[in-house]
Amino acid sequence: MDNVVTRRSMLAGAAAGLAAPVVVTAAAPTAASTATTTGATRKITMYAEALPGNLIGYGLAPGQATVPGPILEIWEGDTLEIDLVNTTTQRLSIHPHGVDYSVDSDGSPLNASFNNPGETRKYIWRTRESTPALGRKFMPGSAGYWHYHDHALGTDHGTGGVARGLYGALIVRRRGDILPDKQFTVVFNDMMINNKLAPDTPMFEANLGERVEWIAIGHGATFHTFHLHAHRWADNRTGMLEGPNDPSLVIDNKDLNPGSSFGFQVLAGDGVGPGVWMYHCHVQFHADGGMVGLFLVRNADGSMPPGAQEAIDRFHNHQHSHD
Ligand SMILES: [Cu+2]
Repeated sequence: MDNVVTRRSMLAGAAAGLAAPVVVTAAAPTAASTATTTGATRKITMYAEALPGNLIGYGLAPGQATVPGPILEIWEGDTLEIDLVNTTTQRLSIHPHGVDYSVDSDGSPLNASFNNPGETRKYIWRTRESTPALGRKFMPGSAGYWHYHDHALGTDHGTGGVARGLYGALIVRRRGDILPDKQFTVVFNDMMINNKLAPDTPMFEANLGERVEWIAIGHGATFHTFHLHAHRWADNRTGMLEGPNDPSLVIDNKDLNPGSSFGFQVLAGDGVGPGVWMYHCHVQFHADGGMVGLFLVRNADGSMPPGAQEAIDRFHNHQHSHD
């Protein structure tokens, strides 16, 4: 199982397995959220490491790099301090979207903000809450489904690092946000999902009714559309409606273009039941080319629903045009 972390493992700070991203445990909001934003500074160490298949990944401990990298998660108002260790032989960096940082944490060669081979460098990401402004308007806070990536490997824009897997999800939560049971990171990177093609793309799993958070990120040089079968969400910050009159558009398909990201939560199989559901790029030749993965919704007790294994087998035997 790639790129899946359970809320339980996150809260416990347990190792989630070699292939699974680990959420920043120090930043873990609690489920029954009475936590307040404290303006706290969370400190982590990340390791950029070469991986098999010419990939490079970020990890939270030596030997634990993954593609995508770990989900980094903090409360709006808090600061994340990252000591990035470059264990590779190439210049690289970490550059965030959606948060505040000074030029020396920019992660770009333009600002001489990168790690030389073997070097450790500190990057500081700040966040802030929404504040009232004139005219009863508000300045936006930092809360959102963001992402981070290399900005120095190969070119001054990190084109080589991004292509090889140096990317991951960054979530800034607002106080009161509902926390998920499980989290999945889906990165449409050129013509691949998480640098894989079907049938090797991630199969995400949840039990019926579990609250599942999807973080979708676009990279590379190609435009995509993300579609999830049998589930839908509101096209706003959280993916949820705030009430019956919330005018947010409800969708099940959304543009996912280079540098963009969004997230949402669904209740697995809500209204449709357990089964095997596809997520895929809806550009037809991209889907045909292997930009397809599976979302297995098990029965509430964790058992396999009828027909699910057959569907999975069908997926693995399916011919994509890249075969
Ligand atoms: Cu596509």
